[in-house]
Amino acid sequence: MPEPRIMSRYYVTTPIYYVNGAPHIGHAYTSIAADVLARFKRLQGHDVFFLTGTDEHGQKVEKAAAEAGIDPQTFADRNAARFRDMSARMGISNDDFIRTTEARHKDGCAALWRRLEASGDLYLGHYEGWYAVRDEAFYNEGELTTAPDGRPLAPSGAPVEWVREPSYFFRLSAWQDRLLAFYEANPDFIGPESRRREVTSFVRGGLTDLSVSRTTFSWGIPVPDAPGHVMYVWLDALANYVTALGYPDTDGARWAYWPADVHLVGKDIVRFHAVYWPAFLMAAGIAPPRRVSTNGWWTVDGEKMSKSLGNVVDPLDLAETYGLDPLRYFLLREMPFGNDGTISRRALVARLNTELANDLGNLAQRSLSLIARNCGGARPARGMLTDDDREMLGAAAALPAAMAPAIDRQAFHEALDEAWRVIRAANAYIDRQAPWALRKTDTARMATVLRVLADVLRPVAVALWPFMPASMDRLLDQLGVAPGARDFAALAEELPDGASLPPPQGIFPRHVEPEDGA
Ligand code: ME8
Repeated sequence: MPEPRIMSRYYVTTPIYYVNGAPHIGHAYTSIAADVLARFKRLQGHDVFFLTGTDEHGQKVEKAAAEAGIDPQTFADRNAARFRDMSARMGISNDDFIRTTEARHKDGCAALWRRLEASGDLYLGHYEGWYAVRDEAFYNEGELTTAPDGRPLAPSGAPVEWVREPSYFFRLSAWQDRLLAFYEANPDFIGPESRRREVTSFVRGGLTDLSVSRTTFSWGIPVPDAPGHVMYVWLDALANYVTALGYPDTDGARWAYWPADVHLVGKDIVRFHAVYWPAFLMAAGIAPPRRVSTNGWWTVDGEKMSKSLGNVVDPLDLAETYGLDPLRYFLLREMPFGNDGTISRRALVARLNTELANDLGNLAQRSLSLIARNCGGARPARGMLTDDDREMLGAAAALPAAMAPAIDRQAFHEALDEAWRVIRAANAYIDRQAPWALRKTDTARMATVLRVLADVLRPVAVALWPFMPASMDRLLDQLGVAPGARDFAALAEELPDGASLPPPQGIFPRHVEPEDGA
């Protein structure tokens, strides 16, 4: 009997990306990680809602549009389309794509503002202090550093300017104790642990009230009944996670997905998600999200990617050259989720050729071509199983459960390690059992060994499907697994003996760089 389905709801989000420029590998990375999570949760039987989108207001976008000589809405339309296209080309299985210039978002945001006003958490004042347009963030004097030429810089390295303007404030200072109590009560709220410590010590250091409206430019959501004020872009942006669920309609069907199970974000924006966002929500009487999981930074030869350095890595270009699935695999295998790492074509090719083409591709190819040649292209029957067979089958069947805790911590590389433990064991098994030799001595035993291999490849392919959906679908086609039977619960059902299988085809061609190919 297949296990009963869990069907609990699961809500996962990516950051909504600024439309000031084109998508790059960093955006693709967080989206792919969220996609793996969403797909894995669907395989477990959860009812998943997966959201991504674009952050289109604020000074940074307004400035980029002005530099391009276009009005901000046309500029945002153009770049939002590129992010939507990036999602599609990266195989992202999002259920919705929210743009902050959509009416549903603007209306939801205005409702959130009114709610905060009604709870007494907003007041009108004057902001005077430092602002970094590149980060869309306010900084205290004590956080700044100095550039070699003496100019003040944000901790991120972004230039800051002195701003003085009338502004609404959010009483963030009043939330310090409740935030600390919340972190204490929810030890998994921020991942990884190093970021959690960073955030709690920032909050312990004391919070000042946050400026949440701007009056020196106009590209934003108007503050209700306050002419001249537009909402601070981070209040606007964070609200996307609830406006996409229909906020303020908390009786609607989508609202059932709240609170979010996990917001995946880069480490640069953890403060907004783990400090401001839960404070806004609690003030509005809404439960905070369950987890904010932060990824580290991809650099190019140790340097930050930037347009001015001309070293921006284009994910579409990498996918075209090496294949989308090898790229997705590489990004999640190479760098532990919270860590920083260097992106390198050489490292990508090495993983593609050894782990995908050799370890997994050859295992599948060897097993399936032996079945095609020696078993009439039909799934062989299992005969009597040896201890070796049983151990191999047991390790493969346990794979989804072995990967699950790592996936829940967003330790994607550890989940892949579990899969490769099984793949390496299967390669050792096939060498030890040598079905090619059994062909001459004991065809019944050969058939059993090949069936064990097919039954090992099946859970491996299903468990790796979230990472490499197209390639694993090809492998599952070759294993004769019906498209509707590719989730974890379906693995409990044995496949029928004798079913004819399509002719085997390689799934991961080795990549030879043109200059190495001579
Ligand atoms: O911050 N390495 O948008 P954004 C890894 N609009 N991840 C990277 C990366 C890199 N080099 N570069 C970018 C914003 N990212 C806001 C978010 S959410 C309510 C609003 C990823 O276009 C990482 O996830 O600057 C980072 O947080 C996100 O892209 C920032 O995208």
